[in-house]
Amino acid sequence: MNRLVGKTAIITGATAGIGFKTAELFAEQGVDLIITGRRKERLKEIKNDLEDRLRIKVTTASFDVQDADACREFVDALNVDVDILVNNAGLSKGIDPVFAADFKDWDTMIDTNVKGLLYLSRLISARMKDLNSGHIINVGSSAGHESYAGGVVYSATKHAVKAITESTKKDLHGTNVRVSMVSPGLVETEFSEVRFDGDKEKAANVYKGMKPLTARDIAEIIVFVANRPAHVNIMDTIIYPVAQSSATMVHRNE
Ligand code: NDP
Ligand code: 8X3
Repeated sequence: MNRLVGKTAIITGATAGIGFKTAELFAEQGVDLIITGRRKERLKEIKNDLEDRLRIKVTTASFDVQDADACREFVDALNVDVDILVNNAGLSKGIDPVFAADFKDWDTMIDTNVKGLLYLSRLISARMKDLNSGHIINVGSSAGHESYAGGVVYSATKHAVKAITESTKKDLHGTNVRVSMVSPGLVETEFSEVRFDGDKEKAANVYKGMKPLTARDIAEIIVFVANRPAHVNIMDTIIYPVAQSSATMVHRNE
Protein backbone atom coordinates (compact mmCIF):
# COMPACT_ATOMS: atom_id res chain seq x y z
CA MET A 1 0.00 0.00 0.00
CA ASN A 2 1.38 3.39 -0.99
CA ARG A 3 0.78 5.97 1.78
CA LEU A 4 3.43 8.30 0.36
CA VAL A 5 1.91 9.58 -2.86
CA GLY A 6 1.51 13.37 -2.86
CA LYS A 7 3.82 13.88 0.13
CA THR A 8 6.89 16.12 0.14
CA ALA A 9 10.27 14.93 1.39
CA ILE A 10 13.53 16.74 2.05
CA ILE A 11 16.54 14.51 1.54
CA THR A 12 19.93 15.86 2.57
CA GLY A 13 22.97 14.46 0.79
CA ALA A 14 20.95 13.40 -2.25
CA THR A 15 23.77 13.84 -4.77
CA ALA A 16 25.18 10.34 -4.17
CA GLY A 17 24.79 6.97 -2.49
CA ILE A 18 21.97 6.32 -0.06
CA GLY A 19 20.47 9.81 -0.38
CA PHE A 20 20.33 9.64 -4.16
CA LYS A 21 18.68 6.19 -4.18
CA THR A 22 16.21 7.30 -1.50
CA ALA A 23 15.27 10.26 -3.72
CA GLU A 24 14.71 7.94 -6.68
CA LEU A 25 12.60 5.43 -4.72
CA PHE A 26 10.50 8.16 -3.10
CA ALA A 27 9.96 9.69 -6.55
CA GLU A 28 8.77 6.29 -7.82
CA GLN A 29 6.14 6.38 -5.04
CA GLY A 30 4.89 9.82 -6.19
CA VAL A 31 6.68 11.88 -3.54
CA ASP A 32 7.69 15.46 -4.40
CA LEU A 33 11.28 16.07 -3.46
CA ILE A 34 13.48 18.77 -2.03
CA ILE A 35 16.98 17.47 -2.57
CA THR A 36 20.13 18.97 -1.11
CA GLY A 37 23.89 18.57 -1.25
CA ARG A 38 26.90 20.72 -2.05
CA ARG A 39 27.21 19.63 -5.73
CA LYS A 40 24.89 22.02 -7.54
CA GLU A 41 25.29 20.54 -11.05
CA ARG A 42 24.63 17.01 -9.82
CA LEU A 43 21.44 18.20 -8.08
CA LYS A 44 20.27 19.76 -11.36
CA GLU A 45 20.94 16.55 -13.30
CA ILE A 46 18.99 14.51 -10.74
CA LYS A 47 16.09 16.99 -10.81
CA ASN A 48 15.87 16.86 -14.61
CA ASP A 49 16.06 13.07 -14.72
CA LEU A 50 13.48 12.41 -11.97
CA GLU A 51 11.03 15.07 -13.19
CA ASP A 52 11.21 13.73 -16.76
CA ARG A 53 10.89 10.09 -15.81
CA LEU A 54 8.55 10.16 -12.83
CA ARG A 55 6.44 13.31 -13.21
CA ILE A 56 6.99 14.55 -9.66
CA LYS A 57 8.24 17.98 -8.59
CA VAL A 58 11.85 18.29 -7.54
CA THR A 59 13.29 21.38 -5.85
CA THR A 60 17.03 21.62 -5.36
CA ALA A 61 19.06 23.49 -2.75
CA SER A 62 22.81 23.50 -2.75
CA PHE A 63 24.37 24.29 0.62
CA ASP A 64 26.74 22.91 3.22
CA VAL A 65 24.89 21.49 6.22
CA GLN A 66 27.82 22.58 8.42
CA ASP A 67 26.76 26.19 7.82
CA ALA A 68 23.98 27.11 10.28
CA ASP A 69 23.05 30.29 8.40
CA ALA A 70 22.76 28.36 5.13
CA CYS A 71 20.50 25.79 6.84
CA ARG A 72 18.33 28.61 8.17
CA GLU A 73 18.12 30.32 4.76
CA PHE A 74 17.18 27.01 3.16
CA VAL A 75 14.34 26.38 5.61
CA ASP A 76 13.15 30.01 5.56
CA ALA A 77 12.81 29.79 1.77
CA LEU A 78 10.60 26.67 1.86
CA ASN A 79 7.08 27.45 0.73
CA VAL A 80 5.56 23.99 1.20
CA ASP A 81 4.75 21.85 4.22
CA VAL A 82 7.36 19.15 4.63
CA ASP A 83 6.06 15.67 5.40
CA ILE A 84 9.39 13.83 5.64
CA LEU A 85 12.92 14.95 6.47
CA VAL A 86 15.64 12.40 5.72
CA ASN A 87 18.76 13.59 7.56
CA ASN A 88 21.21 11.60 5.45
CA ALA A 89 24.13 13.95 4.62
CA GLY A 90 27.18 12.62 6.38
CA LEU A 91 30.67 11.31 6.03
CA SER A 92 33.68 9.75 7.61
CA LYS A 93 37.21 11.15 7.31
CA GLY A 94 40.22 8.97 8.06
CA ILE A 95 40.70 5.77 10.01
CA ASP A 96 43.46 6.90 12.39
CA PRO A 97 43.54 6.01 16.09
CA VAL A 98 42.72 8.67 18.68
CA PHE A 99 46.43 9.38 19.34
CA ALA A 100 47.18 10.15 15.69
CA ALA A 101 44.02 11.51 14.06
CA ASP A 102 43.61 14.91 12.44
CA PHE A 103 41.67 17.61 14.31
CA LYS A 104 40.31 18.93 11.00
CA ASP A 105 38.82 15.54 10.13
CA TRP A 106 37.19 15.43 13.56
CA ASP A 107 35.70 18.90 13.07
CA THR A 108 34.35 17.97 9.63
CA MET A 109 32.64 14.81 10.92
CA ILE A 110 31.20 16.48 14.02
CA ASP A 111 30.06 19.57 12.11
CA THR A 112 28.42 17.53 9.34
CA ASN A 113 27.08 14.39 11.02
CA VAL A 114 26.02 15.98 14.30
CA LYS A 115 25.67 19.74 14.00
CA GLY A 116 24.29 19.76 10.43
CA LEU A 117 21.74 17.11 11.36
CA LEU A 118 20.84 19.08 14.50
CA TYR A 119 20.40 22.38 12.64
CA LEU A 120 17.93 20.85 10.20
CA SER A 121 16.17 18.87 12.92
CA ARG A 122 15.74 22.07 14.95
CA LEU A 123 14.35 24.06 12.03
CA ILE A 124 12.11 21.41 10.48
CA SER A 125 10.84 19.84 13.72
CA ALA A 126 9.46 23.25 14.78
CA ARG A 127 7.37 23.35 11.60
CA MET A 128 6.27 19.74 11.98
CA LYS A 129 5.28 20.36 15.60
CA ASP A 130 3.15 23.35 14.53
CA LEU A 131 1.48 21.18 11.87
CA ASN A 132 1.20 18.25 14.31
CA SER A 133 2.40 16.01 11.50
CA GLY A 134 5.61 14.86 9.84
CA HIS A 135 8.39 12.31 9.99
CA ILE A 136 12.11 12.80 10.65
CA ILE A 137 14.28 9.88 9.55
CA ASN A 138 17.91 10.08 10.62
CA VAL A 139 20.55 7.98 8.89
CA GLY A 140 22.67 6.57 11.71
CA SER A 141 25.04 3.64 11.39
CA SER A 142 25.94 0.31 12.90
CA ALA A 143 28.84 2.47 14.20
CA GLY A 144 26.22 4.28 16.29
CA HIS A 145 25.68 1.03 18.16
CA GLU A 146 29.24 -0.32 18.26
CA SER A 147 32.46 1.71 18.22
CA TYR A 148 35.46 0.39 16.36
CA ALA A 149 39.21 1.06 16.41
CA GLY A 150 40.08 3.88 14.01
CA GLY A 151 36.53 5.13 14.07
CA VAL A 152 36.69 7.10 17.29
CA VAL A 153 34.97 10.25 16.10
CA TYR A 154 32.89 8.73 13.29
CA SER A 155 31.45 6.24 15.82
CA ALA A 156 30.94 9.07 18.31
CA THR A 157 28.99 11.11 15.76
CA LYS A 158 26.73 8.16 14.97
CA HIS A 159 26.21 7.42 18.69
CA ALA A 160 25.22 11.09 18.85
CA VAL A 161 22.70 10.54 16.03
CA LYS A 162 21.16 7.74 18.12
CA ALA A 163 20.94 10.04 21.15
CA ILE A 164 19.50 12.88 19.04
CA THR A 165 16.89 10.54 17.53
CA GLU A 166 15.79 9.31 20.96
CA SER A 167 15.63 12.82 22.47
CA THR A 168 13.83 14.24 19.45
CA LYS A 169 11.19 11.53 19.74
CA LYS A 170 10.75 12.39 23.42
CA ASP A 171 10.69 16.16 22.76
CA LEU A 172 7.85 15.55 20.30
CA HIS A 173 6.01 13.19 22.65
CA GLY A 174 2.27 13.70 22.44
CA THR A 175 2.36 15.02 18.88
CA ASN A 176 1.80 13.07 15.67
CA VAL A 177 5.35 13.72 14.48
CA ARG A 178 7.33 10.51 13.96
CA VAL A 179 11.08 10.16 14.54
CA SER A 180 13.09 7.21 13.25
CA MET A 181 16.63 6.09 12.60
CA VAL A 182 18.05 3.70 10.02
CA SER A 183 21.45 2.22 10.91
CA PRO A 184 23.33 0.50 8.09
CA GLY A 185 26.52 -1.56 8.18
CA LEU A 186 28.81 -1.70 5.15
CA VAL A 187 27.20 -0.05 2.11
CA GLU A 188 29.22 0.44 -1.07
CA THR A 189 28.79 4.11 -2.06
CA GLU A 190 31.20 7.05 -2.33
CA PHE A 191 31.54 6.79 1.48
CA SER A 192 34.91 4.98 1.58
CA GLU A 193 36.38 7.10 -1.22
CA VAL A 194 35.48 10.20 0.79
CA ARG A 195 36.89 8.61 3.95
CA PHE A 196 40.21 7.89 2.18
CA ASP A 197 40.41 11.24 0.35
CA GLY A 198 39.73 9.78 -3.10
CA ASP A 199 42.03 6.73 -2.80
CA LYS A 200 39.98 4.26 -4.87
CA GLU A 201 42.16 1.25 -4.05
CA LYS A 202 41.85 1.73 -0.29
CA ALA A 203 38.12 2.28 -0.74
CA ALA A 204 37.69 -0.90 -2.80
CA ASN A 205 39.53 -2.92 -0.12
CA VAL A 206 36.78 -2.13 2.40
CA TYR A 207 34.39 -4.30 0.35
CA LYS A 208 36.93 -6.81 -0.98
CA GLY A 209 35.87 -10.48 -0.97
CA MET A 210 32.39 -9.79 0.40
CA LYS A 211 29.03 -8.59 -0.87
CA PRO A 212 28.28 -5.24 0.77
CA LEU A 213 24.88 -3.62 0.98
CA THR A 214 23.87 -1.34 -1.88
CA ALA A 215 22.47 2.16 -1.55
CA ARG A 216 19.20 0.70 -2.85
CA ASP A 217 19.06 -1.84 0.00
CA ILE A 218 19.05 1.03 2.49
CA ALA A 219 16.79 3.31 0.44
CA GLU A 220 14.19 0.51 0.42
CA ILE A 221 14.30 0.41 4.24
CA ILE A 222 13.95 4.21 4.47
CA VAL A 223 10.92 4.09 2.18
CA PHE A 224 9.48 1.20 4.23
CA VAL A 225 9.94 3.18 7.47
CA ALA A 226 8.26 6.25 5.92
CA ASN A 227 5.40 4.22 4.46
CA ARG A 228 4.13 2.71 7.75
CA PRO A 229 0.66 3.78 8.92
CA ALA A 230 0.58 7.15 10.70
CA HIS A 231 0.39 5.54 14.18
CA VAL A 232 3.47 3.34 13.62
CA ASN A 233 6.86 4.80 14.60
CA ILE A 234 9.88 2.61 13.83
CA MET A 235 12.62 3.84 16.19
CA ASP A 236 15.64 2.10 14.62
CA THR A 237 16.68 -0.63 12.22
CA ILE A 238 20.18 -2.12 12.06
CA ILE A 239 20.98 -3.54 8.64
CA TYR A 240 24.08 -5.62 7.93
CA PRO A 241 25.10 -7.49 4.82
CA VAL A 242 24.90 -11.23 5.54
CA ALA A 243 28.72 -11.37 5.48
CA GLN A 244 28.97 -8.85 8.34
CA SER A 245 28.16 -9.67 11.97
CA SER A 246 29.64 -6.66 13.78
CA ALA A 247 31.61 -3.54 12.92
CA THR A 248 34.76 -5.63 12.50
CA MET A 249 33.50 -9.20 11.94
CA VAL A 250 33.35 -9.38 8.17
CA HIS A 251 33.56 -12.70 6.36
CA ARG A 252 35.65 -12.39 3.18
CA ASN A 253 36.35 -14.96 0.49
CA GLU A 254 40.08 -15.19 -0.25
P1 NDP B 1 28.10 9.13 -0.04
O1 NDP B 1 29.47 9.70 0.14
O2 NDP B 1 27.85 8.32 -1.25
O3 NDP B 1 27.02 10.29 0.05
C1 NDP B 1 27.11 11.28 1.05
C2 NDP B 1 26.15 12.41 0.74
O4 NDP B 1 26.25 13.37 1.79
C3 NDP B 1 26.49 13.12 -0.55
O5 NDP B 1 25.30 13.38 -1.25
C4 NDP B 1 27.14 14.42 -0.11
O6 NDP B 1 26.80 15.45 -1.03
C5 NDP B 1 26.42 14.67 1.22
N1 NDP B 1 27.23 15.51 2.10
C6 NDP B 1 28.40 15.21 2.71
N2 NDP B 1 28.84 16.26 3.40
C7 NDP B 1 27.94 17.26 3.23
C8 NDP B 1 27.83 18.58 3.71
N3 NDP B 1 28.78 19.12 4.50
N4 NDP B 1 26.77 19.33 3.34
C9 NDP B 1 25.82 18.80 2.54
N5 NDP B 1 25.84 17.55 2.08
C10 NDP B 1 26.90 16.79 2.41
O7 NDP B 1 27.86 8.26 1.28
P2 NDP B 1 26.62 7.38 1.77
O8 NDP B 1 25.49 7.48 0.85
O9 NDP B 1 27.16 6.04 2.10
O10 NDP B 1 26.31 8.10 3.16
C11 NDP B 1 25.04 8.63 3.48
C12 NDP B 1 24.84 8.51 4.97
O11 NDP B 1 24.87 7.12 5.33
C13 NDP B 1 25.92 9.17 5.83
O12 NDP B 1 25.31 9.80 6.93
C14 NDP B 1 26.77 7.99 6.31
O13 NDP B 1 27.43 8.25 7.52
C15 NDP B 1 25.71 6.94 6.45
N6 NDP B 1 26.18 5.56 6.45
C16 NDP B 1 26.91 5.07 5.40
C17 NDP B 1 27.35 3.76 5.44
C18 NDP B 1 28.21 3.17 4.36
O14 NDP B 1 28.82 2.12 4.61
N7 NDP B 1 28.26 3.74 3.17
C19 NDP B 1 27.01 2.88 6.56
C20 NDP B 1 26.25 3.52 7.60
C21 NDP B 1 25.83 4.80 7.52
P3 NDP B 1 27.83 16.56 -1.59
O15 NDP B 1 29.17 15.91 -1.68
O16 NDP B 1 27.23 16.94 -2.92
O17 NDP B 1 27.75 17.65 -0.57
C1 8X3 C 1 29.59 3.31 8.01
C2 8X3 C 1 29.88 1.93 8.46
O1 8X3 C 1 31.73 0.49 9.31
O2 8X3 C 1 32.12 1.60 7.18
O3 8X3 C 1 28.69 3.91 8.87
O4 8X3 C 1 32.18 2.85 9.26
S1 8X3 C 1 31.55 1.72 8.56
